[in-house]
Amino acid sequence: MAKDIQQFCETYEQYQLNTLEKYKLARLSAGETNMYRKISFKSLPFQLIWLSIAFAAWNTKDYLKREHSVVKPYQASGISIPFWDFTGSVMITNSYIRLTPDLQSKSGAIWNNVPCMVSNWELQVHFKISGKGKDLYGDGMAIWYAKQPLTPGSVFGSMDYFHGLGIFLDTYANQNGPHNHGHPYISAMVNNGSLHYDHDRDGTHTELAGCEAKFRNADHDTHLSIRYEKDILTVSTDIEGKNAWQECFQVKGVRLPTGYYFGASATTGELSDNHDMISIRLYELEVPIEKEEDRSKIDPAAAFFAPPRDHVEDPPPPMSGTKLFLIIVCALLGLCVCVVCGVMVFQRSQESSRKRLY
Ligand SMILES: [Ca+2]
Repeated sequence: MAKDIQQFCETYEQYQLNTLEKYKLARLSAGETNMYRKISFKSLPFQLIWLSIAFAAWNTKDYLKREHSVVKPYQASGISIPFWDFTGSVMITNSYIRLTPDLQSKSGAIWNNVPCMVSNWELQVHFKISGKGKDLYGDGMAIWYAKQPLTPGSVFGSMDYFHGLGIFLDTYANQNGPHNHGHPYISAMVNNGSLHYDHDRDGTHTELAGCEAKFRNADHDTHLSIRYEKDILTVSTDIEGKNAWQECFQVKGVRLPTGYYFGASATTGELSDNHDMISIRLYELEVPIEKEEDRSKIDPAAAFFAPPRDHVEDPPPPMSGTKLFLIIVCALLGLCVCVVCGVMVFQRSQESSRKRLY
């Protein structure tokens, strides 16, 4: 009985979350970009009113695509997640899908195994990046809409020279020299298989656009929205605990084919972090069709890339602790030798002056 009640509560909580997501999306579709307020579930009359509004939005615009989404509870049977495959260091718990733990040299990814045939969509990602590192942590996470799923590689745990779209949540500044943005940093890259993601420059030479976003080690939930509508890519964040989307960037003229796969990957190197995925929801957007187009054959392309930034040579790396220690030891030894020599010379000069006196 208690289990039934608990199950009912969990289902109801999930239902509330779903309807809240729908409410957010409905407001977003209505052109509101800065937007929904979280509604208290504690007040029953208010809740009933709100639920009736949410029902209206939900019934008329039920766009959530289950086959491209992953929400709690994750495991329907055994250790598999319906519609999703995973690789590398992925660990699934009741609360999150951990792509990498806060340990060095880990890499993990989850990939949707159903190709996306929807032309206009919004992907809402609930994620958490956290770790014990205060100043040094890395490397970050990527959200993918790509042709080749489950292919490990050097770009945040997934393959370089990819086909499709990559949204990078870069937590570690590889480029130590003065450059045009701080970290953590969110950026987008569209690739037709010909471009290399240059980690040494944090991908700044191939990015469409980007923004700084302090999403790491947040006390509250952190969300990312990737909206692709009429060849316009809009990336927004909800990372300040305000339950409101804030636009990170918008790029026009982005061409993406249908039939690619959604995925998320993360990697750690010498530095590490927990990279957790809590949910991924894909919504189909209802967009009036202006012209019929077979989008399955088009190549990924972008009309606009961020202007190339100056190549700034990195400053020499800061001296390591061991090197500094050896230099101090050598300096002390040198000083000792000088003092001993000085004392010997002084004693000899004293002795010779004494001999001269006698
Ligand atoms: Ca980086």
